[in-house]
Amino acid sequence: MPKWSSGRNNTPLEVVTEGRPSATRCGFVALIGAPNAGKSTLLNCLVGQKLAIVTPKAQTTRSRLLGIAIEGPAQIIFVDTPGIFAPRRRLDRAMVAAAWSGAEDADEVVLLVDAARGIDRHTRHVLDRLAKSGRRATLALNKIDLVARESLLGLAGLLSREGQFDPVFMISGLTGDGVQDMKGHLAAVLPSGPWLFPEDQLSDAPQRMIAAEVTREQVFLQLHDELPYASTVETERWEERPDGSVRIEQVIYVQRTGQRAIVLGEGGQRIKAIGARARAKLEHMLDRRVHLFLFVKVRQGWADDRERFKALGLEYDI
Ligand SMILES: Nc1nc2c(ncn2[C@@H]2O[C@H](COP(=O)(O)OP(=O)(O)OP(=O)(O)O)[C@@H](O)[C@H]2O)c(=O)[nH]1
Ligand SMILES: [Mg+2]
Repeated sequence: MPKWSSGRNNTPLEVVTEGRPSATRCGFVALIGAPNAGKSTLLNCLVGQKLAIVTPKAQTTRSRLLGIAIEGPAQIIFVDTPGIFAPRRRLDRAMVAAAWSGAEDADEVVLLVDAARGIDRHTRHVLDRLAKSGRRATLALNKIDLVARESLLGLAGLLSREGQFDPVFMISGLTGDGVQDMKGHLAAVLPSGPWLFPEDQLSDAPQRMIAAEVTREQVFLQLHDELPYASTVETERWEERPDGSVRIEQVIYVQRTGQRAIVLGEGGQRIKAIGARARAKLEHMLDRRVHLFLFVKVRQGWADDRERFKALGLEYDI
């Protein structure tokens, strides 16, 4: 195990291995791409723990989430971002703005392209904007487990002609194939500097927010059509119990009374199923008993409501 010594004043923290100091590295790496490209799956794979929610539906992620990984002397702060698409609602605009500002603030940008889907209109839009900004990015052709090698090479060729990608990795965030190679590369190119987070910290997100995301994941998985997009989840109370368990109260906001009825389901069956899955996941995550109480409230136009944006960690004035 390396020993850690902190330098004086502004000297970076140094890792001392066998008496020879080597400077630490630290930086932000933004994962950007079209909705559903696999950014959140990759973040979880890179960190080695499930932090970000993942569903087969597009536009699952709504705000930036940090996932922190250590690779040798480097602390890599990965930034999961919402998918980039043509926004319409204020909420959508805020999601896309969060994605771009995640990229602008980062030391390195990784563009994920779903290799099975190729260059769709969303990826086209991201490519054009990246080209305009003149920003170099690492390209990750993702979901290679779904694609034949020849078509991968064709796609890599097409994208390389866009000019600003160096290097190109072929990965699967689901199976982990190629991910370690890419992580090693990113660790090596980050700037020298002290680590920004304690060694054992995996994310910047408060537990209450991750807990709300766990329930939102079930809303996305168990409800369909417009409902996942018409819903948001907030943790209202978090109470540690003397017996070591935790009581969590959450509100699922929907936009119309009819939607509330669907979330509840006949005889409350749907909300019960959402609560049961979310509770099981939370118990696994927190490693203790969880008492989860879900309430469904109608708040017309919550997707234009400053308070709801604050809870999501998004800017309202966009
Ligand atoms: N086969 C395969 N599926 C993947 C891979 N990575 C992600 N997926 C699947 O793709 C779907 C979308 O994954 P997410 O990680 O939620 O994608 P995202 O880019 O974060 O999506 P948004 O948050 O909506 O922008 C899920 O069903 C994942 O299981 C991969 O490498 N291989
Ligand atoms: Mg996501």
